[in-house]
Amino acid sequence: MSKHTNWYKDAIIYQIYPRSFCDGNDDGFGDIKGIISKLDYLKELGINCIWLSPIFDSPQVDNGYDIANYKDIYPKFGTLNDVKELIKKAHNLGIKILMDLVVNHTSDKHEWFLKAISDKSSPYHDYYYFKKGKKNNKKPPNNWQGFFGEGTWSKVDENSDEYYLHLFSKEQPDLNWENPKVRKEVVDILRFWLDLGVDGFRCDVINLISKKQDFKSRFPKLILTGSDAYINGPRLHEFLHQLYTEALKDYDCMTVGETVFSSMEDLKKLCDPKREELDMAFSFEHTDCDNYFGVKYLKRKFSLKRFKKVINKWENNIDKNNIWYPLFLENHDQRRSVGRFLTDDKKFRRPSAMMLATSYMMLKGTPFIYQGQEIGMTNAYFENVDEIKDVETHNMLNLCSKNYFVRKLITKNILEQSRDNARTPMCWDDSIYGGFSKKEPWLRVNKNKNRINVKRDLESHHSIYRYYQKLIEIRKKYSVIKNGNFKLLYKNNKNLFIYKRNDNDSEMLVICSFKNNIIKLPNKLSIELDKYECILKNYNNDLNYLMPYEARVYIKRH
Ligand code: TEU
Repeated sequence: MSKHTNWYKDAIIYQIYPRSFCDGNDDGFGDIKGIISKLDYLKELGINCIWLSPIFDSPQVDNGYDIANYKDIYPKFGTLNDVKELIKKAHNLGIKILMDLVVNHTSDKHEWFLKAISDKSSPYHDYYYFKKGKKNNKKPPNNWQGFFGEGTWSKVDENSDEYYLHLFSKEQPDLNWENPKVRKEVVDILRFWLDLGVDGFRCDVINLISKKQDFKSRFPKLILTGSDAYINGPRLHEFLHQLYTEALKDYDCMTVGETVFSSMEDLKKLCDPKREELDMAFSFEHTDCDNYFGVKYLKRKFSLKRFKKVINKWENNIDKNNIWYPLFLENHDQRRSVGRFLTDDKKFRRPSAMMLATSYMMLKGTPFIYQGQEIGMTNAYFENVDEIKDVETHNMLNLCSKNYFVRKLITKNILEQSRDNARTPMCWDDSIYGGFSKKEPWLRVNKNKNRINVKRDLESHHSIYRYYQKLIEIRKKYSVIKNGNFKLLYKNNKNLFIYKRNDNDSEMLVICSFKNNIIKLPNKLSIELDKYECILKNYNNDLNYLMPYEARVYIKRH
């Protein structure tokens, strides 16, 4: 029998990117002590769960998404005892803790990989994918492309007679999940952390763990050649079900998968409660509304109509298929939301941030808030590639470095899209490093830290944090948000996102303007408005026109 109580449906999850959240010992690098010192801040916001991006021991090539020891902590973050303290203190405040489970790959400094490369007859050799190259071992085994713009096969050194597979950087070798021992190791890691008291996992690129075993070259594509062999592979469901039955079901925990390039059909299966695999999984269909083919560098004008269509599809899917899904606009891989999705991070930054919050936090699903989003932090506006640390950005640049003109042409785009935009240190106040640390941080602080920081936001009459607080209170108060159905209104309107939520108890009406100008409310809706009570708005306005980026939430009891 599963011990799951499905608490995740009532969770409001705050994502912490630990190296940039709060530095407790002033070495310029965020840590667990820093997180502990901010628990009251998070409690007051109203969240009841934290997702920690990886804090495990790691050479930090991909900021911890390259793990060298799953059962120990990267020393700059602290110790295992600090984590125990964090779990205890968070639990005392009613806050649950999710770890980031990165098991598609390890670091190349993981003991398993080190043993695998030092001795071919070691059992660890079969923990990874080693293959002979083509053309006398001079060419990789196949033409698969990876996520960071480079090939997926590397040799440990010039003289190696085999290549190993890595879908991300060459320091992140992929684990061979076909090997039952690897799966046992993962079960063991899950149980280790669950026994320590964590409440669940965000599962990194979990839909890549099963690969088609022919390892043949595929027809070349613009991006991710070979991905049909490694995205949602043949044994994915079986592997996930094994984790569920051998570990997850014994604890009242939850999982949220990061499932890249997955369709609704894929997630329907992965998150079907009857199948006992994942509880929910991220889709990126809405955040990909401003690019082509899910590739952020291939920019496309954002269309609200397209965005609404995606949300409409997913919200209706929840009801139809009895699944559940995460709601989000930001994470550590995405650009900041304010300034994106047609909004403005300058003159109308505050209403934009509040409107965006309203647009997704009143939907059915589990909302995620990424650190800094609750005070409307903006992109970093990098001017120079040297300011950027992210391995993905540098790999992309290297890929283009051969041609001077190409490099010049795309550098601006790459700076704008760099994941470091959302990874700058959290700004707590206007002191030299934004109150994040007393020492120069690992990544530069946002230049607008004097204007955009927690202290200043809390002092403002138009606090974004307080607005989030209210949205969270509303979520807790009105059952219609969790249980009600979803109805999109005015689906062809290119400026307004308006929807209704309905259950036996009440009807909620949400109005969001994505327009940077004053616009009129649709006539029919204006007439209807007196039947409702307005419970939240980001302007002091209740007229028939909407201010730039205005948002309102109304309720009507049946
Ligand atoms: O991200 C998976 C992923 O697909 C991203 O790398 C994506 O392609 C990229 O961010 C788009 O800009 C997860 C983690 O969230 C990410 O931080 C890791 O780098 C990656 O897996 C490897 O573990």
